[in-house]
Amino acid sequence: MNSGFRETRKGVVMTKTLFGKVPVVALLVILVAVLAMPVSAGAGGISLKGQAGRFDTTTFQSLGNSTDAQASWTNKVALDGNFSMFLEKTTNDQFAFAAAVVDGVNGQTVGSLGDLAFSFTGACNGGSPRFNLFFDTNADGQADGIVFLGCNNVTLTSLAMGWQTATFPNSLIVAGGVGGSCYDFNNPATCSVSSSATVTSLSVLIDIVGSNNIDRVTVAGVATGEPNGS
Ligand SMILES: [Ca+2]
Ligand SMILES: [Ca+2]
Repeated sequence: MNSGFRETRKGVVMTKTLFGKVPVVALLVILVAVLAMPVSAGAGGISLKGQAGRFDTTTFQSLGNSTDAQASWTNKVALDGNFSMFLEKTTNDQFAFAAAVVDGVNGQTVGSLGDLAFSFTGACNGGSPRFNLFFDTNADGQADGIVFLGCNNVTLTSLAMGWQTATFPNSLIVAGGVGGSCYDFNNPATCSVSSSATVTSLSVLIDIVGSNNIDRVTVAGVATGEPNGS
């Protein structure tokens, strides 16, 4: 890590106040984590890929899957179809996370994402689960900032069997989410997202101990939540 990145992380620490129940360091680590995740755009449509693990507390390098967290398809619980993505974090290690990464959206503009939504079982723990949306503002393909879109930021819609849906209107997303949940990596005091920024990574993740099943992840009216991308 270069010194510039350290300054960025410090800046985020100083300004991070929204996710009261979410360890600040965990957010930072996920930020680093998802930045490091190679996610290729799908040939068409969107799909989910499970990614979980923890990160070295000194180097922030990914240690991959571990006993601290898991993200995997399960056919035991589903809102649509036969599967959902099971996200689980089993220890208080604040460096552990579990994510359902949305494949097929990288390179699209934030405006073209339309409304974003995900459905989940279990508790909404502060900002977990949430969307982490990384965006690029200068067309170099590298993220320049992040928007956190937490289950606690919107009014949840209750569905059958304990499922709830969190929906984020595009107008809220391009405005940087609910106050204080958007950061520019070079200037954490500002929010630089806009409808013309492009997506470098989008995921639904948890970083609070417990588990949630995720299904019906929706981008611009298209939902996914099955292993084949349907
Ligand atoms: Ca960039
Ligand atoms: Ca499903």
